[in-house]
Amino acid sequence: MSSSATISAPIAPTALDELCINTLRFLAVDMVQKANSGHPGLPMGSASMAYALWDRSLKFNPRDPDWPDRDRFVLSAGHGCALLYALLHVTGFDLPLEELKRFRQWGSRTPGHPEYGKTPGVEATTGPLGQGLANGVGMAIAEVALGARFNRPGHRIVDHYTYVLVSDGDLEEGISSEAGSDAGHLHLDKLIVLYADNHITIEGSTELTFTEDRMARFAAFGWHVQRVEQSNDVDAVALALQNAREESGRPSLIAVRTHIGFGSPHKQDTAAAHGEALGVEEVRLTKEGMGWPVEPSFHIPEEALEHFRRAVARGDSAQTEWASRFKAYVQQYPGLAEEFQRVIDRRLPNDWDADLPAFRAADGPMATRVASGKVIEALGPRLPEIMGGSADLGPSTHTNIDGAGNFEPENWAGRNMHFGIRENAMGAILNGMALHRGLIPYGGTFFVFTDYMRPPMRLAAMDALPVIYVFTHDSIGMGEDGPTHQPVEQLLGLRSIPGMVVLRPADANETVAAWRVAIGRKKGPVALVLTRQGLPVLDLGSYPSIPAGVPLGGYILADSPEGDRPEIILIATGSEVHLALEGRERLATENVQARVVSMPSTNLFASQPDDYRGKILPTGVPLLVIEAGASLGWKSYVGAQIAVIGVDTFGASAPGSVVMQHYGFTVENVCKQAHAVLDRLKEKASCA
Ligand SMILES: Cc1ncc(C[n+]2csc(CCOP(=O)(O)OP(=O)(O)O)c2C)c(N)n1
Repeated sequence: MSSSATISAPIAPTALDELCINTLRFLAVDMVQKANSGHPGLPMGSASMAYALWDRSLKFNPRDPDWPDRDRFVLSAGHGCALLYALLHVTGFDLPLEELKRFRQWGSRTPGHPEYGKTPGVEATTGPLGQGLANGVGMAIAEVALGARFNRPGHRIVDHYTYVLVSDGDLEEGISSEAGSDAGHLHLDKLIVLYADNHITIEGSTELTFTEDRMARFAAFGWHVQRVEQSNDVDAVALALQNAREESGRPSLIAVRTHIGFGSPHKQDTAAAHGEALGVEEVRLTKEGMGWPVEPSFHIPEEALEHFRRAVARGDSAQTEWASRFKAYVQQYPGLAEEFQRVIDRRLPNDWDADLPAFRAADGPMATRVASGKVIEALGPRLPEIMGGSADLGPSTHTNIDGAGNFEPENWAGRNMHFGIRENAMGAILNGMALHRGLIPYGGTFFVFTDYMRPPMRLAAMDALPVIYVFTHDSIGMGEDGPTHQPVEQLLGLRSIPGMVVLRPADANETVAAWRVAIGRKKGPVALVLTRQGLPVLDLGSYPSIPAGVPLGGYILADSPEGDRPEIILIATGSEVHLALEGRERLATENVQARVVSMPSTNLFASQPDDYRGKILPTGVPLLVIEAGASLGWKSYVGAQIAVIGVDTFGASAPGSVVMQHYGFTVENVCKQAHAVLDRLKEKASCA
């Protein structure tokens, strides 16, 4: 097959295919109409190609959505999730019709965009366009990496495809070029992307803004590209999918000419079909025009359901077949089989930390990035599942695992990844690797360039993915490269992502402890923020509180002679901890007794019980914070005289007024909080 083929055999779908496809279309239409919110256009236009994939080739088991060797399906165009929910329901996942009727409502399993962990069968949270495509690249990387580690001649226990459905928006986003380029370079031939080429985005025709030859672009990235002219031609889509699976050495893009809002007499092929309910009258006309009963809504013809539900038996037999292969594998390679199960469960091996270094003051000065590099070297042989690299800054970020080889087409067993200068895709690829399971992915760059990878970091936190970031050159202290390279607001920015643990260790020994936290965290990402410049090493003999203190986020590194009644507390993070220690000594000579609290992670400290935090920062003791970064955020430590009604978790899918109410944005709560503050102050005054 040439690199670009057009498949346009005019084959009409069978009546049953059509019935099934219309079932998906109208479930999506009814979901959006009932919620009076959502995106009907993409599901209506893409139902047939999704059906071709799910009915003819996707390997999945609705009764065991986590089966490790299932094919992965990512709906990168997350706004079209009504289609995904319809597919999950009809094929027999644990997603009752009731949930489809509660689309976008409070507490439903059918949120406004797919959310990983909320709906069985949803493989990734998507919505920010382009991320899902790069997640797919990460999943395909994980598949070949685990295959290289675990498959043996005659025993292919890791053998599945990754499918992604993208829209124009996904391909317009820059991340699609970063990820597409990387996937082509890596020859990820088990990655197959279906492109809903419907010529429409929110502002109108793609003629307004998106006129390059997408096929040529992906061909230039080294992809196998095909075009299907008729989206409703299920056989043509199925044939293209088959070609894509047979293609070796290249990922595949299949551009399918779809029609947004297909079947809607007034909205098909217009932006009006994109992001709002069709309207009662238009729904009626669409259903009538396509020979579909107007009532009842959420109609699922029996024959269609029966056909879709064959997925359960199909999935069961595919998984049973895999299980018997796995059984043979267990017999032949019991150790490897146990390892496979261990990494899929993300259990750590015994003694994973046996070689972690303990640094001595005599080893200093040492940059924390250098200490981190030594930790990675020590972890490499003991944790074969750690795999990662850097966005072309490896020599600076110290992210290489010595002797572990490069991950490249000639060596998919290599564990050192070269992401290229593609931070956004790096973040999303790490997410895809974590979503796949079986690996502990990490990635590094200069701290300031987290601005380029914030979207996937936010999603890593939202999905509670165990991804580790190694960010170096952590402050103005990095020096010569100047303000473009000197992070200032990045600490605050990352700390404010709910669920993100940011750790800025003060020295080499805190860095070891920080890595322990990162490896031990099974749910949620960890950002290690490290210095370029050398720092004194805090000897564990003089500072024995480090190993137990770092996981608590903040701890007493050096106390005042009076112990629990210091006159002032110096809170510092990272390189500034040394300044605080010096300050404490100087203050002592001036008869001021100070405590130094090292606070490598405000996030972890905030999650400690009140009594612990109260012991470290007793109420009423003045605080001086020393940190080379934006000061905003530290104000939350001022104590009882302040209250904040804010949003310190992620939001939720439901009508806006309902969400606001649940999050405490009500007059009642405002008054309650105001009284609480006043009462606290009154109490204080009366005690004085
Ligand atoms: C990063 C990002 N920017 C903007 C949006 C808002 N948005 C949602 S869909 C969309 C584009 C719609 O066009 P297309 O991707 O072709 O989807 P279709 O109209 O076919 O449903 C935009 C801009 C988003 N979801 N993510």
